Amino acid sequence: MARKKIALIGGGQIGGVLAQLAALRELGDVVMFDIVEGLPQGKMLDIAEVGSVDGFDCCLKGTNSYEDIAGADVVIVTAGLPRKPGMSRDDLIEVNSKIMTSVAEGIKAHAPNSFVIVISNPLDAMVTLCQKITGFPYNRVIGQAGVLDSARFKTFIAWELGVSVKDVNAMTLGGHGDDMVPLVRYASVNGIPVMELLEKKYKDKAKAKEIMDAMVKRTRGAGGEVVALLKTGSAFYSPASSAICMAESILKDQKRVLPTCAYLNGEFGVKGFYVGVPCVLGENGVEAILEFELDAEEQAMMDKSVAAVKELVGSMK
Ligand code: A3D
Repeated sequence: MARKKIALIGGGQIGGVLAQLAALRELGDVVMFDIVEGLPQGKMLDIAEVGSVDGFDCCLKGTNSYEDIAGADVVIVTAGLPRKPGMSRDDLIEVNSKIMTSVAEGIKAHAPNSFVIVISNPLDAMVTLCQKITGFPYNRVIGQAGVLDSARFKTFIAWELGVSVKDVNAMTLGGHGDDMVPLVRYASVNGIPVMELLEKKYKDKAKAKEIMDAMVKRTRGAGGEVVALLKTGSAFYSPASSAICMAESILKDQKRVLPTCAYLNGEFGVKGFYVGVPCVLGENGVEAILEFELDAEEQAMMDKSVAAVKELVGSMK
């Protein structure tokens, strides 16, 4: 049986971590494409040389030629500029649209049967553009944002309650912007509602709400918090881990339920746009979208987030 193949388009900060994680988990052979000569070759050589130390055995190749991505099962796209302090994700739309156009053409020509996971920002717009240009079915073109946004939300909850992050369950929906929708009602510690635990901790409903509101706000601004600290770029470890989790679910047909930027055809009242929702990811990519009832407040937040996505996508030339 042929080994799986993962192609990484973009060999920058996130691309490097993606390659290392894919190798460590032996997800398959990995090829990294970048337009900068020597960069993907150097990074892949660097990672390949510790196979004996880390205990992995797979082929790692860096390239400046799209021909090398032929036969890729999964393509993960990080090509594009990251944010600098003071920038919103949406400020990247013009420059990254041009990059995404050439990238999507390369994928369409050389890996026509692949599943594509986009990470480049502004995420919701870049996934939309990638699907339009490749013409791939919607189940094969998705975006990574919700796994990371949800992981950040879980982290803040775990820190606040002093419990293991492994026992926290929480999810964000909507676009990958400041209007994303962290779902407070469904946040739990092994099924125990987080709000109930906060109310017990503070013995005060208003205080518990204040604490939760602050965690929601921090989740929405978490990407910017990292950008402000780094000053020269944006988060890269966490988006790489998140996308690898999605790729692994597809490659191993795990059917994980992961918040995914997926094309909606009426689900959650949205038609014709890519928005973050819980999806079953398996060997067919998006195998199902798990729809559930939102209450009035959640729906209003979702509507606001979707409106921002529509405006962003509409602004693409
Ligand atoms: P960076 O380290 O700059 O890497 C980007 C790479 O893209 C560079 O190596 C470039 O040479 C390469 N590149 C530029 N143009 C092309 C092209 N036409 N074809 C192929 N490669 C090209 O950035 P990064 O890795 O830190 O971030 C990559 C993208 O991910 C940015 O757009 C970020 O905003 C975005 N990002 C998304 C998230 C999400 O959770 C959605 C989180 C963090 C960053």
